[in-house]
Order: sequence, then structure tokens, then C-alpha cells
Amino acid sequence: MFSSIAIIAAIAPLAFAHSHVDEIWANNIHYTGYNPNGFPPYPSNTPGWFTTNSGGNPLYPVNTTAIICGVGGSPANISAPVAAGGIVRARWWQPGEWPVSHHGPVLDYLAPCNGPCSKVNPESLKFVKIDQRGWLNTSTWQEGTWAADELRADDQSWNIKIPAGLKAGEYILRHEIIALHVAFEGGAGAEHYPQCINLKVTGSGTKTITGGVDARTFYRGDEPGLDIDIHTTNDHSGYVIPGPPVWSGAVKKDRSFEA
Ligand SMILES: [Cu+2]
Repeated sequence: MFSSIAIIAAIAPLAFAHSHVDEIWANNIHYTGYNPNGFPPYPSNTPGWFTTNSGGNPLYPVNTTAIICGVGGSPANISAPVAAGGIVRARWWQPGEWPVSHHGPVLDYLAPCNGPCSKVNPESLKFVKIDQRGWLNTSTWQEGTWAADELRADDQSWNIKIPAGLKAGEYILRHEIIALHVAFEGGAGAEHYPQCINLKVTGSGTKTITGGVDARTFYRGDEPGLDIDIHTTNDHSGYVIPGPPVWSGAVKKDRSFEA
């Protein structure tokens, strides 16, 4: 009996160690993201997708519906306008900051809704990857510095560049952090934190997204980018970011928004 109480005490803080996107900026307009921990959950109008994931818990296995836009993910009811070539900024909520242990890549995907994103079926979405960033350098002595550390250092936030010339219309942006701290053999596995955001892309662009895939096919779980012990060295210079290649219509370098 005492041991089960001890286990609950040990697990409870971990639930809140996880996270969701609580603030979104698009075209320099600020939106509050959906907060499943609110009482009641809030806000009711937001471009951030609704989930039932009150602990913000990571998701695995990687081929289930929850990987698409989170546990119980259902479409946000408004779409944030953003110009093609413009920036969307997503800030992750933490009581403090993104956990320092949660090293790993940051990836962004985009899928056309072919209509209002508020009505889309997540299982129908076909995504392309528009940017990615993985291991960066050996500047910390343990696991090295990763994209998630950079996010943590930038006020728990990430800037995502919407491809220039993208055709106007509604799109789902799927922003994801993958934490690798327990991805080693015998660990719990890589932790996936997806957050979907409804966008209304504007402009006179003509680029359409082709070759997109279902998010349930992005990862296997045993590829080198997910099945990795990051604690053995701070030099992961051979690290291969998991998932499909970056879409040819996006800027062809990691972290495309830097240009
Ligand atoms: Cu975690």
C-alpha cells in the first residue's frame, strides 16, 4: 500500500513536467493556445488544437492517431492568418521552463486542409516536413546542445517560417519536439510532443503541397534518430533527424526561418 502511494507521488510531478503550446504568434498577432489544464479548459477561440491531454504526456507508439495532433486532438475553431513566407512563433508552457533533460530535435510539418481547418478530419491530413533541427554542437559536456535546448533558451519558443510562395488557403502546422532522454535501450522510448495549429495562409503564391504523408507513417520507433542513447557522449554529429525528408518547396536547409 505504501509503495503505491510512493509511486503516485513520484509520477504526479512528471505529469506536469510535460507541456503544450500556450502562446502563438502569427503575423505578429498573439493568440492564447488551448490549455487542457484550465478549469474549464480555455480559451474557446484559438488556432491551437484542442486535446484531452491534461498532463501533456508524450506519445508512443508512433503509429497511433494520437501522434497526428496529440491525444484526443480535435481541430481548433479559428485559423490564424499568416502571409506565405511569414513567421509563426509557438511558445511551450512550463511551470518554469522546458525540462533541461529533454534534449532532442524540433520539427515542423504542414498539411493543406482543402477547406476550413476547423472541420478537418486529422486522419485525412497529408503532411510535408518544412523544417527540422537536431543535434547542434558539443557546447554542453553531457549530451551536447540540441534544438530543444535552443528552444528552451529562447523563452521556450520556436519560430517557424511558412514557405514563401505557398498557395493561399487553410493549412495545419504540426510543430513537434522529440525528447530523447529515455530513448536508450531499456528506456521508455523517445517522447513525441506534437502541437497542431490552424493557419490561413495569404498571398498570391502558387506553390501547392504534393507528396505529403499521414503523420502515422513518419516514424517507426527503431530508426537511429529515435532509438539512441544520447547520454554516452556530447558529440552526436552523425545524428539523423527522423521522419520524411524536408519538402522541396521549403527552404532547403535546416531551420529555414534563419534566412
Ligand atoms: Cu518527458
